Amino acid sequence: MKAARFAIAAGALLFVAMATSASAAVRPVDIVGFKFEPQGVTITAGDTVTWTNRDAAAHSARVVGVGSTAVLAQGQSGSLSFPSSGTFPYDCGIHGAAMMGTVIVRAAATPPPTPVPTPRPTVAPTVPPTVAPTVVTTPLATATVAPTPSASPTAEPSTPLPSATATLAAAAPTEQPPAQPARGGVQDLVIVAGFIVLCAIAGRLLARRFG
Ligand SMILES: [Cu+2]
Repeated sequence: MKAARFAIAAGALLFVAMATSASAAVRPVDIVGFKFEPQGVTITAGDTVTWTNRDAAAHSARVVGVGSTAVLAQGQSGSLSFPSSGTFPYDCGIHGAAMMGTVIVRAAATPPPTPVPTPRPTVAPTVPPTVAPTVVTTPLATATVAPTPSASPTAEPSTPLPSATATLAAAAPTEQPPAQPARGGVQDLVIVAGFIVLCAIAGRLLARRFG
């Protein structure tokens, strides 16, 4: 477990080191003829400036607020890193104001913020609901309402209702009563006739036995 954690930490550190080394840059500046060449450089925060002395005389680079290189003999180089942005004038630690230069450090380029896609306002479909249901309901309403007005109107309803009931009452007694009594009379006659026949048969049987 410890070994695994150590490997992970080492990998992370290596990745960070590679990333920083990849992003950081080194800007060379020559010291030639008692001048910094180029006299002004522009770098990005985190970059490094490396001065190389081409003169026979010794020089250095002394940056206020950042630091100073060692005294550089001919052919020697010294570096200073600039972690924060700003404008840094510098001079030679030996010759002072006679040798001036400037390092302009820009802020590290931050990746542009990814624009968050704003959701498009969804347009509610207002057209789809068709008029079909309303059309269906209206004919039904008219059909159902049609009979009621004939019965409900204020003046007329009284007359049609009695006429209908009167016709029903008149039809009912005329058809039903005659049918029922006729059936009952026929059945009674059949029963009476059957009884008479049975009595006759029984009478004959009795007459044969005892006669
Ligand atoms: Cu100098």
